[in-house]
Amino acid sequence: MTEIPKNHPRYESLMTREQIAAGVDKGMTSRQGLIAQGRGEAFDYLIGEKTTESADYAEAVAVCLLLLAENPVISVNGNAAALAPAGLVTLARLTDAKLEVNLFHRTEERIRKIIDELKENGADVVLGENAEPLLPLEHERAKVERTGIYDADVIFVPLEDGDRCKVLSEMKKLVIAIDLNPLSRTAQTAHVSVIDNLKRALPNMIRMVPEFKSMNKEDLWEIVQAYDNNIVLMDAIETIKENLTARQNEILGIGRNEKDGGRKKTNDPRQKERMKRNEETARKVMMRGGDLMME
Ligand code: PTJ
Repeated sequence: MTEIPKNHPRYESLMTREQIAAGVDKGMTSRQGLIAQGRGEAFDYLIGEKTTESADYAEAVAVCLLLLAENPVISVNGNAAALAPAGLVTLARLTDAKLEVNLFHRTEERIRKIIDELKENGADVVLGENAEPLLPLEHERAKVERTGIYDADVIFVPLEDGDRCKVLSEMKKLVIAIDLNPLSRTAQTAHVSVIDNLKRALPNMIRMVPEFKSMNKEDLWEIVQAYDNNIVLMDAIETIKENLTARQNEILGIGRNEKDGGRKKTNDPRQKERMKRNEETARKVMMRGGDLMME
């Protein structure tokens, strides 16, 4: 493992990479999982690498659903097992959910290694070894356990691929997904889409459990029924747009040094030249913004 200094500006992100790489070395995470992590990282960057208000809301609704469920299951893949094994076990324990390993790039060896990892992190029972092809899918994710995912009424799927999410929804199961990409098929198909990093979402959800556990079922249903997933998806996309615009403005120098009444004055002719070009770009960007608003 590469030693990452704590004061590195990208410390968290680099450590997460190390965790995923360690997952591959242990034989739990697929090589493709490295690519999935990269995609997630890019979306996390665009979202601002923090839990947004709407993600926090989706996480609260996810907790309510897990507590209301009769047979909740947390589905674990190679990435989730590498990033947050202890968190997954804790959430399962607190919500009485079963843990089941379900893999896209399934090998029996990886299934066993992930089960061992979850057990090392305190899980008693982990399903996944006795899976049968019970879901109408052409790939390995079709293999689920009858007493686990197949019978579940609420399924929590961190870092899913869209296919199974759709099939589970069609089987009238309620699906909670964690996916940093609000445009993914998973995020678009799940009933509750948590657009957040698994590493932030899980501890946040765990913190919320006691509060929701102390409420009665009617109140929890009220929270769930008032929830609209489209708003959460829209908000995530809006956050990305806002972050991009803020970055664009920063590059253009718009809104900088507001206390001084705008941009810093300069006497450097080269700087002045650059600012002129920036103003031209700024004009174009504004026009493009106007066009987009008209669309
Ligand atoms: O372990 P396996 O064999 O089941 O394979 C697991 C992966 C993740 C490789 C497989 O399911 C896959 O290929 O997934 P996708 O289609 O790449 O989707 C993964 C999604 O998770 C992407 O939309 C990423 O943006 C998102 N993602 C990646 N890392 C994180 C994440 N979302 C939340 N937190 C993360 N840390």
